[in-house]
Amino acid sequence: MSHEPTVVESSIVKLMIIFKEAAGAEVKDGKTRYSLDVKELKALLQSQIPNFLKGASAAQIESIFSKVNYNKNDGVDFCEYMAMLTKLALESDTTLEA
Ligand SMILES: [Ca+2]
Repeated sequence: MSHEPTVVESSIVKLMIIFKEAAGAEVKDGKTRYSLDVKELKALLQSQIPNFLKGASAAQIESIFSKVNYNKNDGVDFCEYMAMLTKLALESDTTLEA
């Protein structure tokens, strides 16, 4: 038995697809991984989140990258990206705060 995906389910899938397309697959130690470098994060922010960014400069994008990249490795993974989206949502609607 299968059902049509709900709005939340299809939204999650869309977020995953867009993230993967922006990051591109990288194979490391035989495992496929997805993470955004600064250029990829910038392109994703500009194409998908322009209204939240309000014309951030290159320096501001660098700053966003280092803040979002919690484990300070070379990329922003899906978990770090979702945390950034959560933060943006909370900043845009304070009634969502705990
Ligand atoms: Ca990271």
